[in-house]
Amino acid sequence: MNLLLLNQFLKHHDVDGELIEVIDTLMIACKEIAVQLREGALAGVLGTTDNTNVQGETQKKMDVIANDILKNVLETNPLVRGMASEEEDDPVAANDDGRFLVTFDPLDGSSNIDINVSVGTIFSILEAPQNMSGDNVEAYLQEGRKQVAAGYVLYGPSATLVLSTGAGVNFFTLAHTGDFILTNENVQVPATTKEFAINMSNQRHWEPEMQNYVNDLLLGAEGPREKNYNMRWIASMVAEVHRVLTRGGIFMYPWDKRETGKPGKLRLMYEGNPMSMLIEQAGGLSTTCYTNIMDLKPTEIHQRCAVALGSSEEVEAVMEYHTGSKDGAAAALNS
Ligand code: AHM
Ligand code: MG
Repeated sequence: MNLLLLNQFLKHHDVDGELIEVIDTLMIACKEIAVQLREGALAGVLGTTDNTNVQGETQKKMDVIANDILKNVLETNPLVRGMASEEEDDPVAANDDGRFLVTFDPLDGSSNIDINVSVGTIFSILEAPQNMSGDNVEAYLQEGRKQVAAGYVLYGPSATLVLSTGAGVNFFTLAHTGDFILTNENVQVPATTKEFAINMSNQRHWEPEMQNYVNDLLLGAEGPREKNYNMRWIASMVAEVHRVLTRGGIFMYPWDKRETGKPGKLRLMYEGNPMSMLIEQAGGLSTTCYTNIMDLKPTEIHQRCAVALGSSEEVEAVMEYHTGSKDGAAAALNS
């Protein structure tokens, strides 16, 4: 087998050398996170802290550890102007002359950490605008279309980097040597699917359009969609998106009326946008049900958005159920 290392692959595909350096730096941090996770209870990294983050969520020990590792490692790269994290109230400045901004969710799905289910680090890389320091929120408020790279490292039975630099999506598996090795090239999301993922316990809170769509999926072959669907819910977006990239499907976290003023649960800058870039680069679609996520103009660093992403024909179907409902709170917040 011809083993192609991440760095060799990126150089071979003429990816900007400075961007490669930032990706390499990110991977140093992710490898360290993978080591800590593997040790789990032995390293004393499981369990919860007494703190909450800016979103009001209780931080797991590993949320804080992963965040610190990423911050400390990224700061050492002179190309990094600043970073914004789910676990930081405000963006953090790094190097004044740095060319890039990095946003990340240090440990997505961390509510699963104590039960040993897959979690992951999600990241997005943007060009830093001129004359804006790395702690200036305005610098980060760029549409998802402007991302120069996006990806995640899934810490599952194996640690896998899923990366796009704007020319397709590739998987790299972390070998025992410490190298990320190309294992899946030019990944494509199948256009059709019979598999959906949504937290069904929120059903009564969704808007009627989403309820109608999911009800029709549940009617199976006898219903208007004329197929029997299967359902999955891991409660770890990285694991769900990995399944969608690997075998198709639709993953949704829609607006719901538990918090009417919020567009959704998931965060735009370090969840919605990077995952949308990966899905689109693999031939899928990603939407709020009203608007393509990467066309949203961000207004806040911890902004939320509704998410429906995956196999293109299924995502088009869910959007059709929402056409004509543009007056509701969900539409107003997600357009
Ligand atoms: P997190 O970033 O705090 O881990 O929250 C995001 C996670 C996603 O990974 C997952 O899709 C969702 O929250 C699960 O939500 P729920 O607990 O409502 O099922
Ligand atoms: Mg998350």
